[in-house]
Amino acid sequence: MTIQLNPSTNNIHETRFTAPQSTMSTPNIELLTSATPNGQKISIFLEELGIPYTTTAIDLSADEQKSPSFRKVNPNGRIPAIIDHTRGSFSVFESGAIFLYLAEHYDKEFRFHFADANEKSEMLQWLFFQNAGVGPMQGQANHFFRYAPTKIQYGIERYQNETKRLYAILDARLQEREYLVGGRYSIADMSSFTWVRWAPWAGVDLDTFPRLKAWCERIEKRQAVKRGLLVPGGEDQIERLRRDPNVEDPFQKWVMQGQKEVAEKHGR
Ligand SMILES: N[C@@H](CCC(=O)N[C@@H](CS)C(=O)NCC(=O)O)C(=O)O
Repeated sequence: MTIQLNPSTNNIHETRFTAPQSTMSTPNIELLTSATPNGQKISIFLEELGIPYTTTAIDLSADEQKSPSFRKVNPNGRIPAIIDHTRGSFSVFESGAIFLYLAEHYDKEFRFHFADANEKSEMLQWLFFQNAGVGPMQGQANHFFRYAPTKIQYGIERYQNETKRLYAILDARLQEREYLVGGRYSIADMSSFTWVRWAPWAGVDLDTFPRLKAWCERIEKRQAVKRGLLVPGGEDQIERLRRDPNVEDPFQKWVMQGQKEVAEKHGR
């Protein structure tokens, strides 16, 4: 599929307009995404904001994220990305940057972020913690546990243990609070939630982190979260995994293909 960047041609999912904010023109956000933890973070936030958005599904197994048209939006060739057609089709990539952009422009009432300087700093600390820690480490745990063609025990343990170390930090943070920052649910929680939810994919048992597990279940009950997890294809992969631990892997092909391409281009 060639990715069209014109929202009127490629919208496979549209949310209802539930919570307009009075001082702005109607938002028109295009989310380019797939059903992975990084993609789901942003669909969850858009659902929580209740602003209208459209979704362009990016087929990772067909390498659509590497197409020239997609790379115009994200030169890094990865989902998620957004195009804000309300603001001159301004585009944003990197999930952390997308959170902050959407918060600045579409959460002026600070429902999911913070005005107070200290709370804002704490929120940024946990956002960076996810983007620089949980995501990359758990991503590598997924790779060595699930995809590496040769089973390298050292790699599996290195990244699973690092993921567990990071989970222990989240678990300790949740010892005396229900949410990571400021006593309320925010983008800091959304950011780590989708990754923690995918723990079994990396072979990490959430039962050993009871507060983190309870936090995850608390967030999972939210209606906006339930809707966000179904974007873009209407199916929640983790529900499939919960029903059948031997579920067919929808990501195998793109992970291995991507690996081969990077090796061809950048390997010796
Ligand atoms: N740091 C990036 C990571 C994005 C990322 O790794 N996305 C994955 C899916 S979760 C992807 O698009 N992978 C496709 C590929 O590697 O070709 C972010 O937070 O947005």
